[in-house]
Amino acid sequence: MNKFPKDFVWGTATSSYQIEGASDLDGKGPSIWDAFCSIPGKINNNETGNVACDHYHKFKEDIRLMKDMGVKAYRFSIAWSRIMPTGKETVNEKGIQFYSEIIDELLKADIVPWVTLYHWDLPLALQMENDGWLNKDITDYFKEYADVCFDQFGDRVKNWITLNEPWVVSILGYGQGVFAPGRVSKSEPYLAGHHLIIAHAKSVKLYREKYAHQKGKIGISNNCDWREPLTESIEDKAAAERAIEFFIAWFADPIYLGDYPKVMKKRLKARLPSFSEEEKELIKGSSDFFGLNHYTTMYAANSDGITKEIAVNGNGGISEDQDVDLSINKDWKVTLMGWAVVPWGCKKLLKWIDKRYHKPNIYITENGCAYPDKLIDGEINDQDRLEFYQEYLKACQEAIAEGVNLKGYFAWSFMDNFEWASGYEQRFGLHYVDFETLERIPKKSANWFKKAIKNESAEVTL
Ligand code: PNW
Repeated sequence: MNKFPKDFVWGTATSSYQIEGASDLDGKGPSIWDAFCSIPGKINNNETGNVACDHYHKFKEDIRLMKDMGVKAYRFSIAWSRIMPTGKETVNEKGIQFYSEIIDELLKADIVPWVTLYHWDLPLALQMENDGWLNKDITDYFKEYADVCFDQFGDRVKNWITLNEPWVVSILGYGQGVFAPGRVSKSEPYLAGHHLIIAHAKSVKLYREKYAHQKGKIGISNNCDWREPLTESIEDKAAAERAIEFFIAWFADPIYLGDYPKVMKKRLKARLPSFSEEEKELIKGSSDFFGLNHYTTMYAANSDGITKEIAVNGNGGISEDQDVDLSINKDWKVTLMGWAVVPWGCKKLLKWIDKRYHKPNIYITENGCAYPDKLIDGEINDQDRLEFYQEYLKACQEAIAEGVNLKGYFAWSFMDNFEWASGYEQRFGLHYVDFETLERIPKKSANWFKKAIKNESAEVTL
């Protein structure tokens, strides 16, 4: 049996707005997602995260379920506006207490906390008063918020992720407007992205200087799909490479190589802000590990200049900036999100990252799939999800065998939750959540995952 390394980190992941609920309890301030969900038509069925999985009141039960699965680590995020209701200055003690209890409960269960500081739920006041990620001031506000978290939780938290998916924040939040704050623009995504990178780097510098004694690690989680050239032509190969650079190198190049990719500078000209020499210094090397969220693969072809309606759920970025046409193979299985299941794309992406960034330690901080799970006789037979995890984990194992420094894998998600603009219809969980009774039930895939962890291998069957 092909085994994962002994110290491989097996985990599950969630994020604050998607699971906590308690959106205005105990002093929490509103976030841009609270506001966005209140606009009719933005979210499927006009659903909101007001209650979500009510993890705020059920976290002990959830941690028991995690322990039962045998996970070694749990990735969750802190809601900035629970800690600082307006995003700055005033600290909400009840918010500190909530996360402190979660951390203690995890440690009692022998589960290592991996904490994301920002998973999209920006305090609304920072959006209203400061224009959110468009204003450079946010890089200092974020650093001050991070300072509070390191100070309050850093004695027990040794694995930090500054930002979740700056690409999604920029493209879906400031480009296509399908996520909060709902801005639609061709240039704002690149400005927002610029400030996200600087905010990340400033908080990493602070952590390394002020909290070195805590001896933790800090990084960032970027998302990227794989882009496979549609044909063997030089043009399509270049298009696929370009698409990946516009996706992940946008954020990873500054951090690992010191500046934006050449192809982006050349094509975007003034729309892509530039870093000062001092900022380049600050940013380069600002990650102790490579956090990767990966979901799917598409074919990429050189565009003939006529922009086509092809991007699935927006995962193409601004296609006319790239001149790339995306498509999928009709034979590929697709999930309920419409995302194709292509395990070999995951392996190719891992190898691409390994090569471009000189063998970093990589953690897959999210990978998973949504299916329309149904409760039948008290059970959820999610065979499709089970196979998804099995195949993707096998691809990971192959990448490790071929020398990639993949150190861990977090399944998205621990339980069904509020899937942003798609609401509750898209079920990504290893645990089923009945959103009426809030009961949690392990799915078949959770039982499989438990066995895989125990055997340290994806080659297990139920
Ligand atoms: C990620 N895209 O979001 C997030 O980190 C999670 O909060 C989310 O639940 C999960 O993936 C599933 O969607 C993404 O359009 C949203 O490429 C959209 C895209 C990618 C990731």
